[in-house]
Amino acid sequence: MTRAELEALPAAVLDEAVDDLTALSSVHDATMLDTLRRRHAADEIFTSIGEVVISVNPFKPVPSCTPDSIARLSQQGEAAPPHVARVASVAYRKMTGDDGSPPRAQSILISGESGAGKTEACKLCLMALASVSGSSQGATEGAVESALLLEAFGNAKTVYNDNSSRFGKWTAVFFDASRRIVACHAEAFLLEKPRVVGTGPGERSYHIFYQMLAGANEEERRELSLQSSCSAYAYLRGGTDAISGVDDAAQWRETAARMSLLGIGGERRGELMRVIAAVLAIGNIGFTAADDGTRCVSGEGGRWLAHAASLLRVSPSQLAEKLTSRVLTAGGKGRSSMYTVALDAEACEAARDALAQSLYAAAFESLVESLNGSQEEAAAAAGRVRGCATVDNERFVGLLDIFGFENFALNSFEQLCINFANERLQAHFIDALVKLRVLEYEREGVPLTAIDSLPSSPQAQLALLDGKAVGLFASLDDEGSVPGGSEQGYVDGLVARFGSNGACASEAFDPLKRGKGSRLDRLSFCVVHFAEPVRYSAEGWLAKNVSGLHPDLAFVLNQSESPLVRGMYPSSTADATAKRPSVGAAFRKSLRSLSTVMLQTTQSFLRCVKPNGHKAADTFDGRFVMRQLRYTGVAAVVAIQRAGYPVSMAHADFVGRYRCL
Ligand code: AOV
Ligand code: MG
Repeated sequence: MTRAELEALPAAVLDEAVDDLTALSSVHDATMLDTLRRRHAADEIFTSIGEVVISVNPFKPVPSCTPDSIARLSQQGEAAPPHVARVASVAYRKMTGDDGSPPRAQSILISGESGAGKTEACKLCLMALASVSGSSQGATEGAVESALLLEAFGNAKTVYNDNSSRFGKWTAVFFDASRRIVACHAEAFLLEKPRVVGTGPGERSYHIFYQMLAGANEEERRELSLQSSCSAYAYLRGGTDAISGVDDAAQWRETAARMSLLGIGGERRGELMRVIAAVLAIGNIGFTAADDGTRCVSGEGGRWLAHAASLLRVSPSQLAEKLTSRVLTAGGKGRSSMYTVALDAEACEAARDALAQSLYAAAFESLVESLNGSQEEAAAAAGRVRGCATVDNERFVGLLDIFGFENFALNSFEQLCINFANERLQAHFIDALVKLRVLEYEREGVPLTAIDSLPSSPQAQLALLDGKAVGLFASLDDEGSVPGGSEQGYVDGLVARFGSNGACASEAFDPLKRGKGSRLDRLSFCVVHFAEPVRYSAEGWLAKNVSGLHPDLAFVLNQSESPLVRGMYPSSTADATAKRPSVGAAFRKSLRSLSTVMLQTTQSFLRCVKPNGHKAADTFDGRFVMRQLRYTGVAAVVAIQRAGYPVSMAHADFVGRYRCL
């Protein structure tokens, strides 16, 4: 709509005070935007579209998100104004059957691009679930504090978000027979590992590193061999040190208190923090050419290697040996012989960085396990019914908070995975709110003539990415398994296959956006995602797609005297060499099984929208918001919900409920 058309609209149309976009007397982009803009200015960040709630990030504390408001609103259930607490309490009532329908497991799918407010909304959902179920203080704290603790280790500052989740999370909140929270089980997906070994300008690595360096006391500093400043560590040097408004030292004390509260204290906490400190020390191990021309750990690097080995409780000489050489096996069955080859400088550095990434990711996984374990122990101690992680147990509400859609200047394998997860979630949204609705309307004879174009679920993208034999992920697996495979071969193959003249050209693949100049250009390709086209560079993807640490290094860690470190790596070389699925294959599989679980539940949707690109409060950029409403299909969902009826009930339920009237 042009400005002139907008000005021609009667003032009454724009002044309508509705909290549900489907109730607008006239739905245009302008009226929708205007409603959202005015609500945002009044700190009313939540607005309904029928059953879907959208939230516009306020980037400042607002009255409706205080614990008191959450408690009050979640008690109001369906009668509450549009709010994440309403979504949570309605889901709770559907799970218990209090709303008159058969009890059923629920899921709340939170979507939106990076920095839109998904993680904050997820915590509000947890608080609302605790409140509506009358759960104990302990259960409530456990749920929210676990989420906060995971943020310390799995979130980081990016250009889009100062507290960006670098992992996807599915939290199943289980309820006991008295319908109170009994345990939360978190499943974390694909922590972004490369961030551990360096970040771009203006970004940071994981919060915990900065918290530890700013907040550790003298004794902890000695024990962890910590330097006083971030700039002493190679892995932290590339980005920024501070986040405005965040006191890392105070956060460190909170993280420590949280760990104690959640039963990760004493030696367990000490072991975990030693691994975190070891990662930083590993980053400072440098290499130099030895007299015989091979590589060895440099003089200064030797001091760091000694720190790292002592923190990890492994042999320093073994660690040095395995960082600079590889044992190879030659010859056939029965006649094989083993020999050692020295690694060149680049390979030594790659081995070092792979070690650091693997350790950090394993520490994160073990933290998730500990949190799940401590919750389950608490539940068992309380003598309550359990049986987590299966859908047989109907008493759960699952919350999905993934990493939001991203499009940086340079996009790598991690962004491909993140954006793939967002495509899947978008498909759930469109399938549930558009496809099924349209089918239902057709079946019931409700005319849908008012809608010009329906958004489609991102099938072309999903086929391109997730295609069984020829998808982007499958092709990367193939390229990695053929002798002489290379990233250039991978990208050339994609262009031949999916480019407009390819045998199976894909509308989601745009070869025109591919550069022709430098080597980096030649390694790039473009995927037209549901949100926008993203240009990826395949540099380093073959290595990124291989899961697990090289068996030689895994073996050293398995010999550690620290039970935590030992437990993180397989016990025999045979296990370590066993073929593991690639990173991409494992991620696809976990997303598939997540989809299966979600489809067995009743899904509700919370759509988070970013009001501007500067993380600014009180700023509403209409164009920026409209772009999100369009590509997410929200605008179309408004139209569909208006064309039909806001509420739908089975005939029998309707009669049961309203016969008395
Ligand atoms: P995200 O989860 O959607 O991004 P967050 O939930 O981390 O985004 O929100 C980003 C920032 O916006 C927060 O750190 C807060 O400063 C602010 N914010 C979000 N929601 C609220 C709220 N309800 N009230 C006040 N401030 C809020 V990412 O994890 O990057 O996809 O990967
Ligand atoms: Mg997040």
